[in-house]
Amino acid sequence: MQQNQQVHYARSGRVGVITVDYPPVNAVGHGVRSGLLAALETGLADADADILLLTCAGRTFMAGADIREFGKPAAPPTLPEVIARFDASAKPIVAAIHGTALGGGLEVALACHVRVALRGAKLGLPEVKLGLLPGAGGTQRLPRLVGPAKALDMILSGDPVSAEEALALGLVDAVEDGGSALEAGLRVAGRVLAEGWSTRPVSARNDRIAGTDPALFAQRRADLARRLPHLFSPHRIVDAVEAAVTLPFAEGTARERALFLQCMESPQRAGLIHAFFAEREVAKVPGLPADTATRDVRSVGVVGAGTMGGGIAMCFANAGIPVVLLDSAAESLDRGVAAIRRNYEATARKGRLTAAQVEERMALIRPAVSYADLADADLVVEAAFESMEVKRTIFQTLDRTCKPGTILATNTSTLDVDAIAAATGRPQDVLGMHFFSPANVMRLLEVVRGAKTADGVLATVMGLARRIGKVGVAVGVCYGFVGNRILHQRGREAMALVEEGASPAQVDRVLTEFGFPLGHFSMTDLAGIDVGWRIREERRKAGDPEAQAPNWLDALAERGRYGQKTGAGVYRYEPGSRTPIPDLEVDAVIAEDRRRRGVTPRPVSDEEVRERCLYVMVNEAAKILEEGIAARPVDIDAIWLHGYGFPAHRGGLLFWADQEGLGKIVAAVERYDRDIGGPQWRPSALLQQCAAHGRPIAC
Ligand code: 3H9
Repeated sequence: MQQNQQVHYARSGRVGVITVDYPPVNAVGHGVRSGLLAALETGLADADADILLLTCAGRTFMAGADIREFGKPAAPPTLPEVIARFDASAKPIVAAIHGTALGGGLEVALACHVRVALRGAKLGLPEVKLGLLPGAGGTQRLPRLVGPAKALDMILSGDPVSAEEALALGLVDAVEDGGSALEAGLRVAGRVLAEGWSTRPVSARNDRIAGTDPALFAQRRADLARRLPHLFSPHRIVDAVEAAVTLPFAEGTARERALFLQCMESPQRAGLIHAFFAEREVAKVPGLPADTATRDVRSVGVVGAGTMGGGIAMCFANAGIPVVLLDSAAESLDRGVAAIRRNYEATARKGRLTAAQVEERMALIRPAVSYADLADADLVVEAAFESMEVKRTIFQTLDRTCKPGTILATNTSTLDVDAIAAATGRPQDVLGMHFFSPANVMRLLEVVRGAKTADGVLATVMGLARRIGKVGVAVGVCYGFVGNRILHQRGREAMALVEEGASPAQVDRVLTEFGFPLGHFSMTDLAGIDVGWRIREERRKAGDPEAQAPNWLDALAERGRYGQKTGAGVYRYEPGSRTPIPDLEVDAVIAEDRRRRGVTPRPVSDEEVRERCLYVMVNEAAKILEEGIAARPVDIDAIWLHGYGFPAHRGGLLFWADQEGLGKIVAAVERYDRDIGGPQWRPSALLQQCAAHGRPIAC
């Protein structure tokens, strides 16, 4: 008996089976909602069905409401309507969960009377990550099963729990091994009937919420006010869970709905959902057909066992891919391998890896001093010293040594990938893989497509990025590629603002109030001032006419203030602490620098800091689009979201620019071009055109 294309009803013995079949993730869109209702009616009317079983086809249980429908008028039936009918069903319903039961998907399962999960399944309410709260009863039913404190933990973090943890918490009634969800569900349905399991609806279970101490909510509010003051939905989540324990179920549900709709209207919801899709959209490179033939990558080589090379080797080992780590100096190699081990052992101490996993990963990393060991690698990533001469020599050697078809990647952040490719006789196999430090942690990977890079090579590396858990974004060749080129402009303005009269702490406060986890100068301290200083010194000594005159950052480096690692940089740090403390010594260095330049400091408003630091980025991003270095605005958004801590609730740099108003941004850029000048303020023609025609730049 077919209900609709997305939900089917059939009977197996005395069990009426409702199956959702809506690939890829069984998102609960309009078709699934109406199909669920129709299948439920059929099951209730089926005299031969004593019990109903809800299960899903494909790779997962329902992974949530259909996010693509958000922002559009909801076609009935709504999810809360469907869920109310499941809750009130006259026949018990068993939900059999495999894959991920998330958001609205888990909420449907919570409205069933018994839940069974296959081992390996994950269950969670991730709505907070989209700027929402569970809006179909999740904030009311979850506390009734797992208690309000754990429910708050789960809903505020958005992180799923394993099937085993769900069983321990009382979120599921059974965990089954082996077979399909359908088989497990049928087994449990049989036991429910035979053993007379309780099938009281979750909405009627009040024992876990009775007598909840109101201090729980006061504590969570205080914690959120401290940690996430600028986010909208977490605060509404506390209100909704509080309603679960203070109001009768129906009133609590109505309160949840009202709070959910407030979240739905918030710009943060729009921003976070843009960020969700951006992460997935960047994988589809324009002009690169989805069926482009890719090469197998079963083994990898990494050249250079420094911090970057070691981190890159870990990325592959973490994904189970064997790595040959090469360094021509045996001593550097030993140091590099030891650093990797220390890194893994630190993770194990935090409980995130077992001792056996540490050994498994170390066993995947084979140290080598001879290029001959790279001969059979399917991909080699070069992470050597940032010098064209060094890199060209390495690529010539790789060209001579590696088998035909090996992909040769450089991790350069500043050098011309095409010039490196030209050192080989196979430029079609060469591209950039620009990892961000620490490489084993940061999710961004800029995949730099050279002029001659073959489509299959690009497609292979984009797929590999996903395999190793990175967000790979294809970019073209230019100085700094996309991310650092934009960062460079922000850095230049941040420095200029301080030279004119702002303090580093003011610049940083404006950026953290905007939502960046770190201000510009805290980030400089984290990265280390000495790196840039050494490069600038080299250029000055070499008589480079474009070398900048020494600035106050260079003066700090000369005093040994390299940043966090030396306990002092733009700020000072108490031993063992990462909290930046403004320092009078730095004020004096900045004052001296201003005197030397003949600058009389002036008061700089927060608004000016905000405009100059952020609008200059938007202007540069628009130029990057004009030049085709990034193919789409969404690529730039993803780069800044995953590589530089751009606040996800603002959607991304260019998504935010549209919200801010392109007309306002262009007017300011033109004003700064007149008043300050410099190439960074020359307005982007694309930005001007979008503003003039009232056209968004991001969509
Ligand atoms: C909610 O439920 C609100 C309710 O409380 C209240 C309502 C009243 N909708 O990630 P993948 C697409 S809020 C639509 O690459 P994976 C995705 O865009 C929702 N589409 O696969 C991609 O499309 P494409 C709460 C969705 O295996 C494709 O499916 N739920 C949805 O790496 C494959 O996705 C969530 O927040 C969706 N809900 O990971 C869960 N989900 O192929 C969000 C995915 O065109 N989803 N798509 O690029 C996830 O976390 C992951 O997708 C999941 C699978 C873990 C499920």
